[in-house]
Amino acid sequence: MNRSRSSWDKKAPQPPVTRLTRSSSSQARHSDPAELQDSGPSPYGKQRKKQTDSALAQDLSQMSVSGQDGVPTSKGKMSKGPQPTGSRSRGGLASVSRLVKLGRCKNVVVVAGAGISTASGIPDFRTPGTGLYANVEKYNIPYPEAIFNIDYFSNDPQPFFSLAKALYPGSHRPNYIHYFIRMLHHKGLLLRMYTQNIDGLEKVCGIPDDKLVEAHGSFATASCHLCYTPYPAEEAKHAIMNDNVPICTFCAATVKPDVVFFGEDLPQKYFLHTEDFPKADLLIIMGTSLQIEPFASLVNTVRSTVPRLLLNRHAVGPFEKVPLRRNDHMELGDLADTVRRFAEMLGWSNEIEELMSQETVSFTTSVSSSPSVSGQMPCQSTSNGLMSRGASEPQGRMETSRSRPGAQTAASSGSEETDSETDSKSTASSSPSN
Ligand code: CNA
Repeated sequence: MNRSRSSWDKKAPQPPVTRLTRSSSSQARHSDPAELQDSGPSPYGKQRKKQTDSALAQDLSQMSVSGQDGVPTSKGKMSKGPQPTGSRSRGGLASVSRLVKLGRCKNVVVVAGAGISTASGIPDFRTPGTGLYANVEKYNIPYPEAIFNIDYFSNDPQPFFSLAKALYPGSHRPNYIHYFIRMLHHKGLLLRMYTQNIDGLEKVCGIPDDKLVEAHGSFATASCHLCYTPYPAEEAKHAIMNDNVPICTFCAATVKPDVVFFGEDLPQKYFLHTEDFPKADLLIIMGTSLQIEPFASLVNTVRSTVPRLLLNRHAVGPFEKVPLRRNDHMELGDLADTVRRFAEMLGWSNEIEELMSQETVSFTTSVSSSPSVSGQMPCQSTSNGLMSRGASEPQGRMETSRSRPGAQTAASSGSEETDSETDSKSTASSSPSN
């Protein structure tokens, strides 16, 4: 993990991956999507591309247009725009299911957030009432973001360590949503999963390491928060679980799990996105508010012809802007329910159930009597205005987006078409109950 803040801030030669990121983003932003598709590492040639786009357009034009004057957004407002008509099966799920079944989605990228783990009993950040931001009093911190603020941690690590005790992997089990993603891999369709989560449930459910990017780090390793000297993760865990503070053997500063805090750099593996997103032929966005940069802007870096499917309780990010972009689809409601329906449409339900029942997850219970999680994760927030990069291209340090729609538009590195071009080839539906 490259989380040396000083190296990013001060050293002249940046790691090659950093330059690659900017170069790639720039290319995506300024290139014609067709050129990008043809010249990039995409498996499609020119001829194939024309056929694919044509067939895709035909498929999508036959789909029912969602439409709605009442899609709930992450801000709790109702967006104006196309209303979902007909049953939910005619919405985004059906459209995308059809493409998958037709074999048109073989490089699927999944972008996920805390919402995929709420069904495992781990609260997210922002859900009113249950999220960390609604339950910070117990940690005795001045503002919610402090718990994942590296400077605050430097002065007082206890709030984060209290939270960490509840979050250390071993206390929770993967749910149907995780296994659905694993099934994508099993079917040979998963190019990569990019998760913001630090609960480790993706690995527990069997998504292999080479298919997974834990963009906000994990508890699997630990190091000094000042000099970055590695520290044995198990020893750090043992200390934290016993209300002790792990101390760096080199500089005596506090050790922390390699969870990315607000203001820290993301792991180098994150920069695989410069290769993956141009290759993607389907982007599935699940359970995230898309509030954390640079992660949030990743969704704007797929080619403009690539279908994007949002599965969430609310419209978020570019899906808050209506009408939706061409080939954007969303299915709003409880994620576990939605994913089950998705699996049914794909004909994968039995296989997933079988996988779950057969799975002998080596569920480490070393975290005895884990505290109930009433808050969670690392990162950052918006309200204090800390490091909002806003209209930036995806870079390497974690921040919070201040203004979603604006940030999305400007941060869009997929193409100019990303947020401006809309037509009937987008679908949205929402569960009446949500
Ligand atoms: P967030 O900002 O809390 O957003 C979560 C999103 O998921 C919201 O839009 C919710 O409406 C939605 N959601 C939650 N539950 C459901 C559900 N059952 N059905 C449908 N939608 C649902 O969290 P993000 O992931 O966007 O924020 C990124 C932060 C949160 C990352 O840095 C994470 O490390 C951090 N986080 C991680 C975990 C975890 O590892 N499980 C938990 C909490 C926070």
